[in-house]
Amino acid sequence: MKTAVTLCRVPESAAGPFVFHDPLDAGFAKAAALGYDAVELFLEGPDALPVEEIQALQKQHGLAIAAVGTGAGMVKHGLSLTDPSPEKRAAALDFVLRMIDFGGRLGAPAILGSMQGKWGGPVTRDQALDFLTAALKSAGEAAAHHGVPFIYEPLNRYETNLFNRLAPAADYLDQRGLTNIVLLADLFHMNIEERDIAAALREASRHVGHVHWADSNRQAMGLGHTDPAPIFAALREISYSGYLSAEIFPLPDSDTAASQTLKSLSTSP
Ligand code: LER
Ligand code: MN
Repeated sequence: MKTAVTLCRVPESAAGPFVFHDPLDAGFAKAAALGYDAVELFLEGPDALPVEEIQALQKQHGLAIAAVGTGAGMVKHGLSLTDPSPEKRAAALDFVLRMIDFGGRLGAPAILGSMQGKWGGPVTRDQALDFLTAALKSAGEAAAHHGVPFIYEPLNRYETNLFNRLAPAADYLDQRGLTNIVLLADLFHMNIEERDIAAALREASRHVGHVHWADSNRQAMGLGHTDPAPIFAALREISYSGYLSAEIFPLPDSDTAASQTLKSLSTSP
């Protein structure tokens, strides 16, 4: 398993669950100095920075890009793939596809989190799932051109009503025949929604492709009440070889959150 830490440069998400909010060069330097394998990037959009600038930082600091988030499409532009408006859905998909190309050029998959939206109002659950399916089909195909998957993230009930748990999301991917899509197991969301986090990872193991490594209170693992031992054992058992990425609040401060995360991984049985 590989380690990653989040680096956010979206002003609207300044209070969000991201470890570093520094300029990229400072964030890369801190991640590398601590010994992380990769950074996970949350940027304003696919044109926020030239890809070459990020590639130069990767080379300078010896870091991979674990993934790129698409959340700015929602927090900055209010875009959702399940919006009642066809024009807005098209704009959302365009944003996601451009993020996939941006990440793909860095060897990184893109993540669909808040841009999945919610069903309700004029959009029934079935319609929303049809919209989501069409978008995931395009996204999986676009990501395949870069040799990376596309990451779909079930979120807790306060953020979406599409999929809150891993197993129903895994079944949905199978039922709809969606390929090149992996699931993101965010331990913060899972702590709210799953009966047993380790069991949920085992049950959906065929589709688990990325992990947000967070304690129950969305702080660094070890600063809340999640027991990481059975989770770590489950990840080993399913031969998970992807990233454990710290998408957490910078509490008590960024540096402590980043180093506590690594400590929680090095002391895992
Ligand atoms: C994104 O990875 C996430 O976990 C969401 O809570 C952000 O809205
Ligand atoms: Mn997450």
